[in-house]
Amino acid sequence: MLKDLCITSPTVGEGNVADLFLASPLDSTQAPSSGIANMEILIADDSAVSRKLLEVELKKWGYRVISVANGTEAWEILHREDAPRMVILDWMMPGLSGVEVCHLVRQQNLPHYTYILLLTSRHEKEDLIAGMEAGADDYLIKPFDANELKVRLGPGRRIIDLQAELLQAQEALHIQATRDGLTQLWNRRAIFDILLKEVARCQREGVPLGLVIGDLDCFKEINDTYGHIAGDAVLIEVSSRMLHSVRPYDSVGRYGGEEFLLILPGCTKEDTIAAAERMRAHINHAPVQLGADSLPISASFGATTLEPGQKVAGAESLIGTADRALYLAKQQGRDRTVFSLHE
Ligand code: GH3
Ligand code: MG
Ligand code: MG
Repeated sequence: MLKDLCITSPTVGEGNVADLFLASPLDSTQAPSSGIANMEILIADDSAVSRKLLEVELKKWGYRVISVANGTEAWEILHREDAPRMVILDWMMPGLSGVEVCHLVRQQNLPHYTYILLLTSRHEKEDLIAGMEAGADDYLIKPFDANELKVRLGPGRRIIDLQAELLQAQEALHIQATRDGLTQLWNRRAIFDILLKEVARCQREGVPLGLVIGDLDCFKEINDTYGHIAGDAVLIEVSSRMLHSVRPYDSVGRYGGEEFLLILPGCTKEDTIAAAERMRAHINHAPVQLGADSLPISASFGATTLEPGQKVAGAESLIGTADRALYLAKQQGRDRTVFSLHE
């Protein structure tokens, strides 16, 4: 398909300044607008003179510029994570043509938007249509007016800025929807979703899965003695201790008020008990300091595992088993881990 798009005829003349600029270049003494300074533009053009001229103008307007001499190099740069978000592509180039690069950028569905301006001496209406259909955002025919190029880059910058804001807002919403507001651990819904996924994944891959419920001991007393704000501070500190006691691929979430869920992919009974004990030690190794007060703190843990091939009637039943183990841990005097076999 890409091959069909290849344009093999020789193209834009090398080195003819008049090919590039229509009018004498411009008033470019104006200070660049504040957004431009951080905007990087990639130029891909096989004519060294075109590249140079574009580079000089773009830099004058305040852009940071990267330039390459062909479409293949442009594509290499464009699909990197930190790629420039704006690109000026010559149509005819050795290797990938500008239009082929447009196709690739749009097909790959990159996580960020790339604003593409095609710059070419092809001036037929069909060319413009083909270029825009390939995914270009804008199109400028050589020789072009530098001032026109300057203003046409404006909408590109606005699109890039808007998309960045949108991504930020999306990210903020995602955090809000999945994190517990007080402790920043996964919230109840998110940790439950993770459990569902891990149950399915571990069963598919034939590996065990450890599940632990932790509950702070006599936490009501802390609230009653020091107040709710102090209780919140303890919850934050304990959550941080929990997070620091697990492996990167384990998940910790706040399941209820002072109850936490720990999901341990790949953990056998022994691993799961060891992880719960490590967490318990992390929590009670030192009192939580609240101003002048030193608050000793401990937690009890109920643990269970889902063994490879073992049938499970929903994630709730696994939580039920861990919860019963937790109940026994409380009954047996708190500050301990009890394991219950899931049946
Ligand atoms: P046990 O050892 O049996 O678990 O006793 P406990 O006192 O920890 O358990 P209980 O269920 O009696 O009390 C839990 C307390 O946790 C009561 C509730 O007010 C408090 N709590 C729940 N969520 C929060 C919160 O977000 N902030 C604060 N400060 N307290 C909370
Ligand atoms: Mg408790
Ligand atoms: Mg509780």
